[in-house]
Amino acid sequence: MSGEPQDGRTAVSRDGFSYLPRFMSAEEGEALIAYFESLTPIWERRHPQSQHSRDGARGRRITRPVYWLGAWQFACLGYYAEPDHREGRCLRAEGFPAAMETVLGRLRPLLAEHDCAEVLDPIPNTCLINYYGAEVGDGPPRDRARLRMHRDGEPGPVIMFCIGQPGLLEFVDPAQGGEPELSVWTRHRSVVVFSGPEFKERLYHRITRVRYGAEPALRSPVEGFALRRVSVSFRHVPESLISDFDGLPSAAQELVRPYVEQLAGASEHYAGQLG
Ligand SMILES: O=C(O)CCC(=O)C(=O)O
Repeated sequence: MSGEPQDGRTAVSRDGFSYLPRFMSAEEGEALIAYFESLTPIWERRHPQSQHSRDGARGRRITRPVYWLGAWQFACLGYYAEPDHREGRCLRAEGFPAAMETVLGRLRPLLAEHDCAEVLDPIPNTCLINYYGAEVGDGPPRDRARLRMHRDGEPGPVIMFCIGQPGLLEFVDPAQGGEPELSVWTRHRSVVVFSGPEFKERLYHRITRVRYGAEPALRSPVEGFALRRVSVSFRHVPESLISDFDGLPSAAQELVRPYVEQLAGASEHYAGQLG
């Protein structure tokens, strides 16, 4: 694999990796932009004792505002990570909007070619929506358009939708010094799919940069935040691991309650979870 970034205008295909430029139509892109603008993403904090938290008792804030669909995996509960962190951390969330379902439906033949043996139904049931941009206020803007190196622990393929300005997606092997082995500028309306031991276990992925540009125009639903890119990463969480708020362990309920209360201010689903 090469370390040179692919410019993202043409398809990239490797064993276990597919990059599909303009896979979503212009109309699907517009529908997703309107949907992302209608949500109320939140800045979550990690668990105060997490290895990534060096921010005193409160836990370090994650790098960008997020919103989950299908199952909310809270940063303060340590997300879902095989094999130790699966239970008691996935809160039932709202379902996917129609525009996402349509695009996922068109991906079925491709998903069948990826290594989906671990998952009975390869269509994922949960996703993380990442908002990338800069915090703006009185001082100079503080860029928040990045995502640290990580792996997604859920079983099966990872599917990503990319909307907005190009974001540099890099795959690195931390045991080999962290130089990117594959880098792609993921462009507006593109889709990425990766699966199997090479891309889900050996290689970690990260977003290191997001370009600036006027088109497509993205209105930020987060106050004081200039939005440039939104990505959606779909995953599969076994239904048995998704619980309602009152089914979470009581310690977990107390940790996530402030977030669920915040979400409930704009969402009937979360108001119902608390009710
Ligand atoms: O923004 C992206 O394209 C990557 C997102 C990602 O890695 C994740 O949500 O786990």
